[in-house]
Amino acid sequence: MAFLQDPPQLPHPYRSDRLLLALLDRALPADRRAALDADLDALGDYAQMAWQRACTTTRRKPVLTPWNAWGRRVDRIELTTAWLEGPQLSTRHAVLAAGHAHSEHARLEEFARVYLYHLASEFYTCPLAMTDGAATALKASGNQALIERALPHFLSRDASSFWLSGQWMTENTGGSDVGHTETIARQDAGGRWRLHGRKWFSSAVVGEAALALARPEGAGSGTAALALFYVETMDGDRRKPELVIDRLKDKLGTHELPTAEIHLDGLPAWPLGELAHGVRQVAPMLNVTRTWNGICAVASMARAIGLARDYANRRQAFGRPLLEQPLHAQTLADMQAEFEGAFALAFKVAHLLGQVEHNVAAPYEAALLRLLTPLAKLWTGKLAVKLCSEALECFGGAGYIEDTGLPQLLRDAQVYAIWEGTTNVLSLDSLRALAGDTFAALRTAVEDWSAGAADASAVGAIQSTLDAAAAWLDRHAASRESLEAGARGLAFTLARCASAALLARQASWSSRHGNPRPAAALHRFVGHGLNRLVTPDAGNIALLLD
Ligand code: MFK
Repeated sequence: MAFLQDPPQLPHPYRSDRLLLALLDRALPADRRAALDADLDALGDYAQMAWQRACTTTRRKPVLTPWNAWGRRVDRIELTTAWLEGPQLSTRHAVLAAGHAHSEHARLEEFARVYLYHLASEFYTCPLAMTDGAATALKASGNQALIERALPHFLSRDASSFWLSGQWMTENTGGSDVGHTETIARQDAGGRWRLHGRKWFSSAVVGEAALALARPEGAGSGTAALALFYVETMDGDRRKPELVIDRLKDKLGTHELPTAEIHLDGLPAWPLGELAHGVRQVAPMLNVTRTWNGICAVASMARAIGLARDYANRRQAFGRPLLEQPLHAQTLADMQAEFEGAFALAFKVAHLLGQVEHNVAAPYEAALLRLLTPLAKLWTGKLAVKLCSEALECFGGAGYIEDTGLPQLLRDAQVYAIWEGTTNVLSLDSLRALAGDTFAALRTAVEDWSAGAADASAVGAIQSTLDAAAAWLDRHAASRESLEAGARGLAFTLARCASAALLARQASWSSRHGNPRPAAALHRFVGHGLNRLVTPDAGNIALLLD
């Protein structure tokens, strides 16, 4: 019999995830920790089952049927199995409801669920993120009528009453430059607002509601003149005729997710608040969906590294398992250290979100959250692509073969750097967030997290890198062009400093509990360098781009 290679096995995504277990043990009171266990265990079981199912099933994409045989417009979308299971799974385990419970830990508990469910859900988490963001934006709007109408559905624990909500922002004129939105909001003869226009990326088109940006008829141009509207998409079992699905996108990855181009031909709509400053009103939603993006990105890293490490035990080369090959072990350890930094930052944002929402955070922490949200999103998005790519390489040729399930990890990971704002847009957002005392807030937090850390050289590196970042900001403060050109380098540097300090905090706690691994991750992570600052050079750029 010819040699047959054992395929990689997915370790239990919850019970074998020592990072998640240690984080929850440290951060949650014992009673809440215990209460969470059953849901996380069940979601871990589901994730393991879903991986096995995906390895033994031919992958399918959703299918749009615009017309039925009798000429009626139906826009029917057939979904994959995991998507059909989505409403049951997410409501049974209260994925969204948990995040809106009355506790400072609610968001951490929500995002622990998201982390485990994400890949098994086949990116059903994308519309879940939008629904979570819509719930958050509605709450922030204070519009009681809409809150009472929509929130019981968005946060339902019962699949039969659960609604998904979309976020309809992106148009042909701009995914980033939303100020060019062309969709018009017009009042009909009865005074009801109706939306007319085209939305270019709708990933919750199977949902029952959406928040949409539109320009009230007669309002001026630009971002400030946009208003934010709530819409519903269904009339009983039928999609409203004023909402037409033009086609599903043919994307690089996230194939199971039916992302659509749509037309709005007078869809009824309710303004959330004033008929202007819609981007300001949708910002709470953006910050929530960007938090989802960060957690989903680290979930992809965990999956890629978990499979690569398992395989390194099974695969022999040159007379011993890959794990015993010094260079392969070095590569895996480097990946693990970067992942641990990203995990720490993404979950810090999740926890802090709940603490700020429940007014238990220190005064400086609201500014800190505002800064860490884009930093975590942009850095984890990029790192997910890098680590998934590296993980594929750990399998050699098998990593390039579709029905191993591995290439999908890389294709899907590419979306994190694009979805909810590209790396550069998020870098510019972090400049926006740095206005005021935010840098001081970051310094305070970093000092707090790294206080008492045993690794003095790591703490020294964090502090000196923050000093360098502060000096960089001072040096370029007078030139907006320079600030923008260097914004990505600054953002990566701040993200790495925050991550290292969070690793230091976890290392201190874990060492006291006899676990030396986080200290090893900190040491290696800092060894990769924290400083990613660049010197903007307009002349050099001009020559290169001429
Ligand atoms: C997973 C499956 C994915 C499937 C495939 C998907 C592929 C990708 C599809 C997409 O299209 S995703 C892209 C979604 N789009 C975005 O994420 C928007 C990206 N652009 C931005 O983030 C811009 O920064 C933004 C449109 C939000 C604002 O830019 P502008 O037009 O220059 O507005 P401006 O004047 O800077 O900000 C307007 C207000 O919002 C200001 O407040 P004030 O009115 O009080 O002055 C800002 O401070 C506030 N603001 C902006 N961003 C904020 C914020 N406030 C809080 N947090 C933020 N993040």
